[in-house]
Amino acid sequence: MERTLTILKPDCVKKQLIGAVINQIERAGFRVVAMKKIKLSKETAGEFYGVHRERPFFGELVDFMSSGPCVPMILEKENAVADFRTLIGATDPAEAEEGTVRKLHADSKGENIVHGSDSAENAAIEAGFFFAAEEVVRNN
Ligand code: DAT
Ligand code: MG
Repeated sequence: MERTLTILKPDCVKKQLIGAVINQIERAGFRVVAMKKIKLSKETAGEFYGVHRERPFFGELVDFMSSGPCVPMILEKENAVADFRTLIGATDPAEAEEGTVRKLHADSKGENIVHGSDSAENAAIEAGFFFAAEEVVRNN
C-alpha cells in the first residue's frame, strides 16, 4: 500500500465541493487515513510550497492557499501517488483529461481545487507537515 498527500484547496472548500471531491476520491479506491480542516497562514503556505519559492506565481499561490480553510488528507491505495495524479488531471484544468477532478471543478491553473504529491518520498514529507502519527489511522 502506498500513501499520497492531498489538499482540498480553498476554492474547493468555498465552492462546497468537499463532499463531491471526497466521493470521487473514495470511488476511485482511495482510503482516507487522515483528514483535517485548517486555515494556513501565509507563512505556512509558503513553507509547504517552498520548492516554488523562486517561481513568478509564488506570491499568488501563497495568497490563494491562505485565503480560506483547506482540507489536507492522507490517502492510501496501491500506486496511490501516480493514480491520484491521474484522478486529478493536469495542473492547468484546460489541459486536464475529461472526468478528472480539475477538469470538472477547477477554474484556472492557479486555483485548481486539489493538491497531489508528486512522489512517494514527497508524500511522506508532506504528510508529516500536516499530521502527527496519532492522527493517521487506517479505516480497518
Ligand atoms: P501540481 O499542483 O499539479 O503538482 P505544480 O507543483 O507545478 O503543480 O505547482 C503547484 C501549484 O502552483 C499548482 O497546483 C498551482 C500553482 N501553479 C503552478 N504553475 C502555475 C502557473 N503557471 N501560474 C499560476 N499558478 C501556478
Ligand atoms: Mg506539484
